[in-house]
Formats: sequence, structure tokens, C-alpha cells
Amino acid sequence: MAIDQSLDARLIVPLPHLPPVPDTLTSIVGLRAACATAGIKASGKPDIALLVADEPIAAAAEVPAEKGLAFEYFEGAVDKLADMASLTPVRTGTSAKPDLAVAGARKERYALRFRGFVRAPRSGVYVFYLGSDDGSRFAIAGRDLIVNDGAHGVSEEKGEIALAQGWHPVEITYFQVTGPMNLSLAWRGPGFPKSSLPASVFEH
Ligand SMILES: [Ca+2]
Repeated sequence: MAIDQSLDARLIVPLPHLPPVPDTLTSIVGLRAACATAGIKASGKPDIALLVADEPIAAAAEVPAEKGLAFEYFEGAVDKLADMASLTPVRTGTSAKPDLAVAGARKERYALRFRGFVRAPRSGVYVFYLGSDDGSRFAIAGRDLIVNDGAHGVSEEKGEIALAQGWHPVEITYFQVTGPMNLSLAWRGPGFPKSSLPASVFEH
């Protein structure tokens, strides 16, 4: 079969010499390849990923009932995610989506944790993108998919996971040290390009 999807969605790459794999592509494995022409060395990072069949993570059996995500708001000096372990929430509430606005007027030395479920509209491979200033982490289905730890300016990291259609538990953790602050969560998945997660896919 042909491999017809790349991580950046630009390449269409027939690879006729690969061993046969099932037609249902639901997961990404670690194989990456680079292209080179005879006599010309490939430059830059390889950017082709092979998708092969894997069992997507089953959806949660318990269906959430409330719109949005539950959040906890912390105040204190946090330079890395582990520092949050010593803090207790100053305030809790519900947010339509991950949003720094729940911190209110405070502009530095605070942290947030959002918890709830995200709904995968179809079974397949999802790529999540987490951008933050300063540190952040995105966990889904009980695993840390993206860890963007430490004090830093805006930087975006991504992670890939195969999900079954339905609700999956998520946790987004964030902290702001000083200066500029930012938090963004996006995804792309079966049949749709990179985009922000709408509030309609969150419940808790
Ligand atoms: Ca900052």
C-alpha cells in the first residue's frame, strides 16, 4: 500500500517496498525517513512519518455531564511543573476551555490546572499542539503527551496519539512566572486540519 500522509500534511509518498500493513491507519510509530537525490545529501530533519495500524485508546466508559473544564487556580512561585506539588488551590471553578482569563487580575507567579474530558469526533490519530509562556503540560488518557516545562517565552510542542471516538480524560497544567504569558491548545485529526479546540469538545 502507499503511505499517503506526512506529519506536515504536504507529502504524498508511495513506498512500495515496505512490508504490508493493514489499511486502517490509526497510530504513528517511530519510523521516520529522509529523502535524498543521488549525490546530494538530504538536509534538515527527516519529516516523513509512517502511519501503521494500532489499537486506538478506548473512550471513557463514564460520560461527562457538565460543559467546559474544571479548573484549579494557584498562587505562588513556580519555575517548573513539579513546584506546583507544594501549592493548594486558591480558587476553583469551571472554564469553557483552557483560558488564562480564569486567573483574573493576577499577572505573575500563578499556576492553573484544567481537568475534564475532550471528545474525539472520530477514531484515528490526533496531533495535539500545546503552546505556552511559561511552562505547561498536556495529559490525555492518563499519559503526559506534551511536556513543555520550565520558564520560557512562547514555545509550542506537539504530541500524537490514536484515540477511539468518544470522550477521553484530559489535564492541562500551566504556570506563569513573570513577563508575558500565553497558553494555547490546538489539534488536528481525522478529516480536519490544525485548529483550536472548540468549547463544544470539553466536558467535565
Ligand atoms: Ca512569562
